[in-house]
Amino acid sequence: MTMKDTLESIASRFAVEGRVAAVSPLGQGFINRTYFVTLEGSDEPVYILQAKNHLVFPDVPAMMDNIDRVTRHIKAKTADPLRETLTIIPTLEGSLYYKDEEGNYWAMCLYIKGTVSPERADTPELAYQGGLGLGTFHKLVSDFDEPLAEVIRGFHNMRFRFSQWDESLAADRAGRVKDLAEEISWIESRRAQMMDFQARIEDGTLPRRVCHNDTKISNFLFDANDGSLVCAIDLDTVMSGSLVNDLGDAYRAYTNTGAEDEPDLGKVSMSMDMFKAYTEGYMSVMKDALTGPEKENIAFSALFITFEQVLRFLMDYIDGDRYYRISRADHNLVRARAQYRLLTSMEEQFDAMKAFVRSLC
Ligand code: GN1
Ligand code: MG
Repeated sequence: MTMKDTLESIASRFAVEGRVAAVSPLGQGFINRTYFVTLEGSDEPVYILQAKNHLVFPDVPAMMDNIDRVTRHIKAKTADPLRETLTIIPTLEGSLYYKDEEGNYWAMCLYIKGTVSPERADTPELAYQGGLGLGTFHKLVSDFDEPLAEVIRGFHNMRFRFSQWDESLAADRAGRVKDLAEEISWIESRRAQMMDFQARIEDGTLPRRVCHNDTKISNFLFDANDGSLVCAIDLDTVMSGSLVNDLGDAYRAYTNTGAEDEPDLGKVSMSMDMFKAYTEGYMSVMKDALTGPEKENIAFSALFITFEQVLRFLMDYIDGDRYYRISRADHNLVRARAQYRLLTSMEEQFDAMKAFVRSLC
């Protein structure tokens, strides 16, 4: 059986309305493999088929259950439920996923026609739209109060990250610790400050709510004709957490004037214009739904999540590059240094960031 036949037979396991004609690759996600599905009689894709990465997501059934409940919640409140969130297509047996003979998990959703997802946000206009997208998603799920499964353990939990960090340093699997005194001091010198913020999540000062957890612009769809927001996609990492960390994750991605792995640190800084535009877009929807402590911690979330990323890249380098895919021997170290440069740029502008958020409240 050819690969193509296999993909088509997998697609045919789902409750599609017609006969599967073709299954072809879509984009190049780092985590899941994604395909377009067309039906006989038309060349236009009708569905998206995904092989879910079982290594990153150890409990795919729990993840699909999260997505199912969150999307049903959104559908019940929107005017166009097939367009304003993802629609899961179950298998013929009514399951949210299909497990193939090799143990791989597959899931299908509707393809939302007439939409685009930008690869990169490089203008304040797009940053505003991204903020609007996240704010709209948060608003739609703000009254969802069932517990959600923790699909990736300790995702933005700094207590957990530091316990992993301490173990990595002690194990020193790749023998690299001796050359990293300076980089390690970046982490240690901020430990207390970052744990203070973590404590505010744990003691409920910052409430737990439904978060997206992967807020880059390519995870939002916009209308192909007029550019207006359609919805948030890639709901794999939807979990409970503090909303402000979704903003922090977005600031880390949107405001960087350089690449995440930029070797020329002179190119890396935080763009205040992008920070402002994203925050304006977000607050245009969420201002009245946020608590006082959430508003006060929005600016710090940028530092928190960027710090976490420095720690994660550095830790992966120390571990001998086990988590992130690398394309050069010191890739994780280069990434950690570039993210650290971004962090220091945020620290330098922290007072201005806070003042701007306050001016919108
Ligand atoms: C991973 O591959 P991507 O961009 O969806 C990671 C994020 C990191 C990011 C860094 C599940 O996300 O947390 O911030 O790389 N996702 C997971 O580039 O670990
Ligand atoms: Mg992702």
